[in-house]
Amino acid sequence: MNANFEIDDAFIAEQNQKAKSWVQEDYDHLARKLQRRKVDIEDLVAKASAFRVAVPSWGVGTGGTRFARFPAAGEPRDIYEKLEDCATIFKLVCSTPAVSLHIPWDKPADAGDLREFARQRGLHFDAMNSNTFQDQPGQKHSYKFGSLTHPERLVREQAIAHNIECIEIGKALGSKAHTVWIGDGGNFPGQQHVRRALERYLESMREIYAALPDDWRVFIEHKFYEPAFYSTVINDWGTSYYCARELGPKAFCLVDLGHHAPNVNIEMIVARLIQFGKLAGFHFNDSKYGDDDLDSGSVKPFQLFLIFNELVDAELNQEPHFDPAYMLDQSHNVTDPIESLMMSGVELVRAYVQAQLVDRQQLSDAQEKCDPLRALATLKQAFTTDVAPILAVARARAGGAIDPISTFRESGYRQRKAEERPARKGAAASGIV
Ligand code: LRH
Ligand code: MN
Repeated sequence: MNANFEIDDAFIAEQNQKAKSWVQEDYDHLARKLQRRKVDIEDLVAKASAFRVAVPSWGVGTGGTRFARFPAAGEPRDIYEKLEDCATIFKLVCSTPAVSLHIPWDKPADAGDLREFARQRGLHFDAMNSNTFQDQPGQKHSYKFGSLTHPERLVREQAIAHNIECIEIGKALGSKAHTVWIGDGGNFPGQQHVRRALERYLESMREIYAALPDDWRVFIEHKFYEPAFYSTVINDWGTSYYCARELGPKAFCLVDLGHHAPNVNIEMIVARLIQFGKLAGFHFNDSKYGDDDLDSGSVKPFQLFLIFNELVDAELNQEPHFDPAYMLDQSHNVTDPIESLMMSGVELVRAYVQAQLVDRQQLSDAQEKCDPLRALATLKQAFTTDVAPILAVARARAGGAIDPISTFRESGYRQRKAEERPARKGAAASGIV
């Protein structure tokens, strides 16, 4: 019996009782509204209930910037406590049964034990993430000047070995994918030979690719800058796509929303990667300027909707090789990470359900008849439909919380964790910053 505090089903049901009446009223009203559009609201509840997104293990600890990190009482100190918090998020919002781990931050002493701990809480493991953007204590070769593209073969070999170790750990945990993001690049013109660096990347990735089990996928994550501030080896979707093509059928391109210059049309990149059969999936977050890792849908909710509009269109058309992995990748510097991850999980389901509401025939007619305003109006009708009652009913039917944030706060979970998790000397559970 787990001695640690957990929010129990009875408490959630009790909290839901308070909201049940108005949710039902709003739900019935929305049902009538959608009926006029020949949409059965129950189909949308089914879609909402089936939506799944993975939580990043590094997202349940407090994030920070190079200027400061303001740790919160009761934050997780190791991978087991991170999983406790992931389980709490899953219990309340019901759409996040998978956790994406980062190695070595989450390297398990006993993979089997960790897998069982997760299973007992309804969790499983999504894509693994390697880390060759930091030097670990006692590491033989530094990644200061790169990892998979470093001029020195010994450094590249060390980075390749680390990625293969991540795959081995992932196999023991039941994961089926490995994400490779490298910060390799230069801070000065001339620092890197741009073409040679990319050649070395491919040479290294071929060794990592060869270590993939048959039923695994490798996700290449591009990013236009940071930590390198002049040139980045895997800087955009085009370079990522070229490499995925070069590597083979198990290689795909992962889109982290924050890894694009401001105003880049990300939904078009998504449509391209779908059309080319190379969309790996997403690291969802939001941003105003750089890779801000803000909460999904908190700054550009219409962009998030337009991305899901492309995804739902592909889903309906059964595009070949269309099996995107949905993951959150955020840094929670000023909010409770659990609250932010729950809110973000809900924002993704909202965008997905709204995209289901797009009248595809009307949109296609407007496109083919060159009627831009009709096309935009068709999208806006879906985007401006308040689907909150559908999301709340889907959560309640799955035993989750109608109002996850209030239920979490009422539960006193964070205060209980502050008692259970006195700060350990030295490090909070390792993560970003
Ligand atoms: C790089 C990144 C990558 C992770 C890291 C934590 O910016 O998005 O996905 O490895 O954040
Ligand atoms: Mn990312």
